[in-house]
Formats: sequence, structure tokens, C-alpha cells
Amino acid sequence: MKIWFSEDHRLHFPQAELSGGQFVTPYERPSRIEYVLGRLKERGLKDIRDPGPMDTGPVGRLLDAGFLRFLEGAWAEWKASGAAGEIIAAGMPARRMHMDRIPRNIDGKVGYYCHASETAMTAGTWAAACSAMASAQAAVRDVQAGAGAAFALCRPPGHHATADQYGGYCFLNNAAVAADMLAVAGARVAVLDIDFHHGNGTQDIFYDRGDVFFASLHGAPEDVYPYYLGFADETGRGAGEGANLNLPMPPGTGYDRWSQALDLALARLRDWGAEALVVSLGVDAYKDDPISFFRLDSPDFLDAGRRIAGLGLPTVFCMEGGYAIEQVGVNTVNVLEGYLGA
Ligand code: SP5
Ligand code: ZN
Repeated sequence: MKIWFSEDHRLHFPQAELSGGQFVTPYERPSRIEYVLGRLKERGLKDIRDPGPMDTGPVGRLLDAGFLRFLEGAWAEWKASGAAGEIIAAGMPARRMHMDRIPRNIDGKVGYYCHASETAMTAGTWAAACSAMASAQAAVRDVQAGAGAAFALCRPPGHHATADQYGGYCFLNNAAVAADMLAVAGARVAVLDIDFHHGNGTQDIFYDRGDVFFASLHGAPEDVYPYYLGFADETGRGAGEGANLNLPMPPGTGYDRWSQALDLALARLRDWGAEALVVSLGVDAYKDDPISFFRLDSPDFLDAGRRIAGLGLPTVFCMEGGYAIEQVGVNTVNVLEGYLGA
């Protein structure tokens, strides 16, 4: 299995995350990746390649043009406005305000294109986000060329980003673009999101589409970010009706319940007729994750990988979250090893 990865992820490292009313060092930090790389090498997964530049075509086809222009130019505009710090959204359009008028002022634009102010942007954020996307795209090309699976070691992650909003540490939705590339080439594609948080961005992007099935296992939105999406009664709309499956679970959920939910999701996307799979691979369901509340242990991730392999589908893995830094490598690589060993 090839692993796609760019050192440019380092260009994204804000100093600040708004957490509990304080600025803290972001949970989503570059060192996470070092642990994954270290573990990959330890386990003999050494075919690690640089993807080269992002292919802008598939990105522009799926995501909002104004949003992409905003992300690319935001830092220059922010600095030009005289702002001294990192880009942090202060206000966002809320109930009974305009969702359809884009401010001229950069502070207004930031709020317009952001849905969660914990996430800061800096000078290198756009370049890093493009490099993560490039890895996802390279993994898609592998699978399209006949590989059984490929791993995109994306950072920053992507599943919270919609076609026109960033947040939740995500800027460009790597997994969604990967799924769309596979779908446009003619496959019935399933996205299986096992990150602890609901993949609101991916769900939103495909909610009306019948050619991409989205399934997510996550902390119940009543209890955790992203709070405002991810409920069980969200089943898709129009052509997408029946192609969205949310499996929210309460605090304290362990592998017994979680693995039953996984089996249900796998059965649903098999019945739907999935021909290719994109896995949003977050490992923040781990018991010691600092911002999550599930109780998976490291060996559980091996078993999850085995179950996913049972589908027998060509699979693109895209890295998402996981913040128990020193265990992120073992847990992530366990999913891949479980998959490969099955
Ligand atoms: C990709 C991904 O996993 N994104 C997660 C985004 C989570 N955003 C909300 C973070 C809230 C952190 N506050 C933690 C308080 C810990 N006591
Ligand atoms: Zn997460």
C-alpha cells in the first residue's frame, strides 16, 4: 500500500486554539504526523511518497469558487487590514441574518466562510491544505490504477469543511474530493467516517446526491462538536434520500457498541451497492483522546480495519483527527494493518 504525504503540512501551525475561553496550543498540531510516520516505518509500511501539487480541477468542480479564493487570499487580506494576530473568526451570520451577502471587509469574510472559531488560520494554512488535498488525490489515482488501497496522510484534516466553510481544524474536504473523483469516474462510492466527530462537511456536500453514500459513527451532537448536525434522522434529500447514515453514540461508548454500529454501517453500504470506499480515518474514538468521549482501545482499531476489509472494496484512507498524540501513530496504523492483514 502506498502512503501519500507532504512535508508541507508543517506550514499550518497556528499558535492559538480557542478552548474553554482560553487560547491553547492547537490539539491539531504537526507532531501528530510524526507519530504516524514513525509507526508506519516501524511496521514496514515504507512506501511513502510526495504527491506533488494539488489538481485544482476536481477541487474547483466540488467546492465553492468564492470560498477557494477566500482561503487562498485570506492571510494577505488579513495582514493588509492591520490585524496583528492569526485569523480567528469573531462573528458569523446567525439566525435571521443574511447568509447570502458576502462582506467586503476581511473580518466579515472570515466569519462568513467559517463555522467554528476554535480554528485559526496563518500564512501557511492554504499551502498546507492544498498539500493534504494533493495526497488524497494521489491516493485516488492509485486506486483507479488498480491498487486495492492507498493511504493519504492528510494534514490538516478535512471532514468538517463544507463546500464553502472551514472549521473543526479543517479547510479543504480531502475525503469529499476523493469520493467525488471516484464518483465522477463512474463508481458508486461510499464514505465511511470513523473519526469521533460527525463529518458534517462531507455529509453536507453529498446530502442531495444519490451516487455517494455517507455513513458516520460519532459522538452524539447533543453532547459534542459539531453540535448542529449529525443526528440519526438525517437520511439524505432528493436523489440522496437514503444515502446518508448517522450513528451517533453517547459518552462512554466502548468497542462493543461501536463495532456493532460499524457492522451496521458496513452492511448498509454493501446493500446500497458501493463499488469504492473512502474512509475518513480519525482515531479520536480512542479512550484517552483529550477532546473526545469514546473508549476504544488500540487493539480495537486493528479489528475495525479487519471489518472494513471485509467489504472487499478498493479503499482510499484519508487521515482525519486523533489528539492523544503519542497513540495516534499506533492507532492509525492499526486500522491499516487490520485492513491489510484481513
Ligand atoms: C478533525 C477533527 O477531529 N476535528 C475536531 C474539531 C473539534 N473542535 C472542537 C474542539 C473543542 C476542544 N475543546 C476541548 C476542551 C477540552 N477539555
Ligand atoms: Zn475528530
